Amino acid sequence: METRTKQMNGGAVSVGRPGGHLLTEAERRSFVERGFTAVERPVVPAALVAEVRTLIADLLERRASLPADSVHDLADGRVEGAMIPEVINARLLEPRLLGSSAYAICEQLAMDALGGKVTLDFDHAIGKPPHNAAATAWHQDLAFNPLADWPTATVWLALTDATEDNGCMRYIPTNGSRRLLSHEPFGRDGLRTLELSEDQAVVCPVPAGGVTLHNQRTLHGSGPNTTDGPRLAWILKFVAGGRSTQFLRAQRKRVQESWGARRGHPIEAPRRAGGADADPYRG
Ligand SMILES: O=C(O)CCC(=O)C(=O)O
Repeated sequence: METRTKQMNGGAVSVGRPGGHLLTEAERRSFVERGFTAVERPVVPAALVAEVRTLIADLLERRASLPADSVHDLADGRVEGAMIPEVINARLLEPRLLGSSAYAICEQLAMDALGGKVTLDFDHAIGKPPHNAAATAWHQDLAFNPLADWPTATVWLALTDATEDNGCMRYIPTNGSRRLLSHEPFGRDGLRTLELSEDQAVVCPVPAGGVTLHNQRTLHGSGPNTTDGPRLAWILKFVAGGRSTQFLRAQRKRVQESWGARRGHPIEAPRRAGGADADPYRG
């Protein structure tokens, strides 16, 4: 069996599966054909999860002291006491995250999904405090910046067990094609689409160290946390191909500007050449 070893931060992490891949062929096919996949095993070992969980929990805890534009709340503002704290670009506030071996594993998972080199574009940390009625609204990530319409793989790393009761991810399979839908503002910083039929949703519980992956056109959301413990995740969005830091910096600025300008306004689904359901990822 061929295994690959990555050297990160002075420590080696084995990312071995036959052929050097972390995703099984069935998991990779699900990502390509349905727009998401769930890895229901701790692909990131417990000690590495614990290291990242400490860093992320600390960021979320001290969010009141972080720059205001780094801290969002994705909850529906009308539900009293409900909140979904989010720290965006967590890696810039806590650079040790990128040096972690957990990061190397997430990058490898994205490479497996997209079939080649990838570049990290964005990351965020999302917490769901215990006994919290807030659900993350159904949305497509592309709605947050329709200009950045590239093939992507978002790795959602569970830092606690993610169950149906504490708000694990849920997806609507794409059947290979999903146009950008109309979205409306949701709560203070979220977006939601009402153009969906929830009965097709697939609920994706994963243990701590497990992951889900989706592309930025896949419809997804997550439910409330009705349990006694928090639900925590570190989420990394990779774009296909190698891109320069300069390019990504410019991109980040554009996203921040366009999001700042659009905050509170609906996103209209653009018309696409080739029909409303044309899949930009397939020719
Ligand atoms: O963690 C969640 O509740 C939602 C995550 C999400 O929507 C995303 O990563 O795009």
